[in-house]
Amino acid sequence: MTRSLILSLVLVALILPACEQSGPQVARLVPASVGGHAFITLPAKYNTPDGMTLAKDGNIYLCMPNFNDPAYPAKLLKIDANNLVSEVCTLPVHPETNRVCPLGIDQGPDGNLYIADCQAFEVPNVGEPRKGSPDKSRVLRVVLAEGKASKVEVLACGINFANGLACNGDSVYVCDSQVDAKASPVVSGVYRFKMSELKADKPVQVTPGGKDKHLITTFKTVNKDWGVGANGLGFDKAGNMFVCNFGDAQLLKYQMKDGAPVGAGKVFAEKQGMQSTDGLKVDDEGNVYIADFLGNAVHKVDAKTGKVTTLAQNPNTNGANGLLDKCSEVCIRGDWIYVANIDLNLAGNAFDKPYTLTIIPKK
Ligand SMILES: [Ca+2]
Ligand SMILES: [Ca+2]
Repeated sequence: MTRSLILSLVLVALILPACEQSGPQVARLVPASVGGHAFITLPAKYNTPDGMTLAKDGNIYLCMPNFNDPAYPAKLLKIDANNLVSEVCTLPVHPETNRVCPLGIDQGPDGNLYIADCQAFEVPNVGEPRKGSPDKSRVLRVVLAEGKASKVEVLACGINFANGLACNGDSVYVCDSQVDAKASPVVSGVYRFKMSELKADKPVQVTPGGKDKHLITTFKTVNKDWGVGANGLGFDKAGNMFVCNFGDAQLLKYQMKDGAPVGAGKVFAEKQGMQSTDGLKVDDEGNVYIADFLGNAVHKVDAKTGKVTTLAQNPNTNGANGLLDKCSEVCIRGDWIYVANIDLNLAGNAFDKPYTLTIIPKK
């Protein structure tokens, strides 16, 4: 090999990473260092990461509601197998509120992505004053063709506080964290929509206040300080449904039959170090991984015993060095758990740079 060829190979090796960064990708992995975790930093235009799902194409799809700096429009992003982040599409705003707040996301059996648009979300003391809009939350479908979004459809509307979302069998399930905004204690629940009834040309109009036929279960949250109920949502391989009761730091488990719960949910895990239960994911063995927004932690709930193990936790931070920064969602890919740091100006936390996803080993 000639010296010039070796030199050019070295140059190519040096130039390649720069080319990747100047392309459509916007962020990449920073390895873990002492006292921290591996992480991905995001630019200011992607300042509020939340819902995630691992799709069949190996990408993690990430909802970016941009609550913290709504000068930037809400987006759907993806994190590829090399941990490069790129944009999939801008999401359509609600015609009456002029905003879209994507939280929960999952891939349906049709390969498309289903997203909960939470119009009730209110973030006090951040940026411009804004109030949530009751009973205007929606279910969206991002139609994917060869990894690209060909269109975004509105499939259902009239939900109060749409949050966690999961596809299972022939249906899409959506948590409503406050079925009735005025009820005390808070009542929340889960809606079930069959894929066959979700049509872009005739969206399902949900009857608000807890009376809709799609509402398959409800429960109460007694925590008056954090009156947010049904949140993270998922299914194990056996078909059991798991729902987080955020304010009461509970994980509820539902036995299912024909796509609907058999009776009320049972408390499968409660507190044991959990201060709240936000987004969840279930692994192939049935263990449940939970983001704890209030506790700024990630927990694992054992599939057999319901015992809670805390995998990562730290006090409020700015998120530097991969530390958790008010996390709200988890996503499992291989041996790793991706954690979205929503970094809301709540519970003693300040919204701050950097904007990050933390990556911790799955155990
Ligand atoms: Ca931060
Ligand atoms: Ca912070």
